[in-house]
Parts: sequence; C-alpha cells; structure tokens
Amino acid sequence: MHEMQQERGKIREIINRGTTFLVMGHKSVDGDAYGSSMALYFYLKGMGKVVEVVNELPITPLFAFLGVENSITKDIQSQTFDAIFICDSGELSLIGKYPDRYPEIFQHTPIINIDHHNGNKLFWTYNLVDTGASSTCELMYGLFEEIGKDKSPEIATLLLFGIIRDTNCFKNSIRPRTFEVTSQLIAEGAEYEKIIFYSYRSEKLNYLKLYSHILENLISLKGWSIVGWVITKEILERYDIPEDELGPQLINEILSSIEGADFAFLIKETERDEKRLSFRARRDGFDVSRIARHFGWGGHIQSAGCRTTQDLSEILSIIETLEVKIED
Ligand SMILES: [Mn+2]
Repeated sequence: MHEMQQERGKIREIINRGTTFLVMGHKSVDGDAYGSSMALYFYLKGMGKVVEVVNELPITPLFAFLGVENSITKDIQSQTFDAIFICDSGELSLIGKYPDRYPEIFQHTPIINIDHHNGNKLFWTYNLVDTGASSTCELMYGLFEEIGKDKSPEIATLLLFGIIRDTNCFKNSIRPRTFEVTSQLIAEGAEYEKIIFYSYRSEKLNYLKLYSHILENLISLKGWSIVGWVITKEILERYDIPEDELGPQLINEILSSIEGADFAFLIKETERDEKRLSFRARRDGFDVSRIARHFGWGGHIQSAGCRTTQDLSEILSIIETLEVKIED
C-alpha cells in the first residue's frame, strides 16, 4: 500500500509538470477501459492539459447512453508527449499496433500503467497496479484523490460505469474500498440509476430470443461442470445483432448462472479468422485465467479472456483438459 502511495505521488508530479499526454486502454474496449481512459482524458483536460485518447477499434454504441462526447481517435496526432497512460491493460500487445506504428513516441516517453489484471508484468516506467482492485476505475479514483482537483459529475459517472461493468453490478471482485469509492462517486453526482437502467434493464427482444436459442444449444463438457456456447456469424445475422454488442452480458447473466457448472465459456467468431474466448468462474476455487494464459492472454481468477486462431475442436479440448481447479 505504501508503494502504491509513492507511485501515486510520482504520477501526480508528472501530471502537474507536464503539458501533453496520451491516454489509451486495451483495444476491444470494455466498460472499465472506456470509463477509466475517458475519465482521465476529461480530468487532464480540466487541468488545462493537451490530451489525446486513442483506440484502434470503434467504441460500441452501447456506451452512447453515457452521453460522453466521442473524443477517441484512431491515430496519434502529436509527435511528443510528457507521458503515455495505459489503462486497464497489463500487456503492451493488448493496446494494438501503436508501439509498432509510433516507435519514436513509445521508446522515448515514460509509460504510466494503471491496471488491476493478474499477470501484469510491471515493466512500465510507473505502475499503479493493484490486482485486488475491482477495476481500473477504482484505482483511477485514488489517483484523482491524490491530485485533489474536483471531478465533474460526468467524470464520476464514467468511473462508476467502469466499476459497475467490471464487477458485473457488484457481484465479482469487490472489496470494502470498492464501496467507499462508489459511495463517493454517487455523492459527486455519478448517475447510478442511468448506468443500471441502460446496462441491466434495457434488453432488446431479439437478444431475449437469442438467449432462448443459446439455452437450446448449450455445449457441456465434463458432464455439466463446464458449459458454454459458440457465437457464429450466422447466428448474429439470424438475430440481427452487431458483433461488438455481444459478449460479457451473455456469459455473466446466462452461462455462468447455470446450476452445477464450475465455469462457463463463450467462443465468438470475429471478422478475421480469429476467435474471441471469454471465461467466467461460477464459484470460488476455479481460476479461469489459466486458460486465457494458455493462449498467451490473461485476466482475473473469476473472469478472463483471450483470442486465438485455433480450431474449435482444439479449443474445446484445451478447455476440457486444462486444470483450473485451485489446489487447497
Ligand atoms: Mn478492468
């Protein structure tokens, strides 16, 4: 904890002294990566800094309800920055091709990593990394506290959005600090009800029909101890669902709620010849990040993801045979 405090102090100094910053989260941005990087973007702008926020992939329209001006660009405009912030990603490979496309910038700029993923390599210039945190947004709150400038209700909403999405509405990875931060954010004007309404009470009818299809076509491995489902392009077309709108909700709300299952998986075919895999443990004692790490990616004990170009049958066999039960 003392080290975290020191690191926050150093980052505060860099922010106070610098003028130009680059902010990014992992590509295929989720609520936490979006909330933390956009909150940081607005916070730094509010301090009079010049800030760019980038992502390779388009942001899902599902985040539009937040009403945040879309400031995310695909390309980096400036040549130099005082620091690069990488939010919610413990690996350089997850932020896309920026280090390859802009080697000058990445070789000569301090990188500040704010993250909570297991397996973070801590090889950044500054590491505000706490794997016990619910979300990167929870850690971002601590950094803003350290800096001490007031947050707008818009920033508070972005941070709360990340916390709610990463904890799946306070079901996973929570600790007392999560609720302290949540309480403060609501006091600062975060729109709790709006986040809940649009995240959990706005299911479209075609999605509910898809859920019925899923339940009819579940894949079960090892009896019913592992359950999952494969999203193909054909299914997405049949139910008229954009590819980027489907993923976490399905596995959180449907697959990992099935009685008797230890963990659940979701395999999604993407545009390229690649598959996106998500895993959720249904209960304690199972570390699904082991499977994601097998494919060279990572995540948390209860919730992890990865990408692979391997065949479906190979993937299923790995999921079935890899040991994820945590030994006592
Ligand atoms: Mn996160």
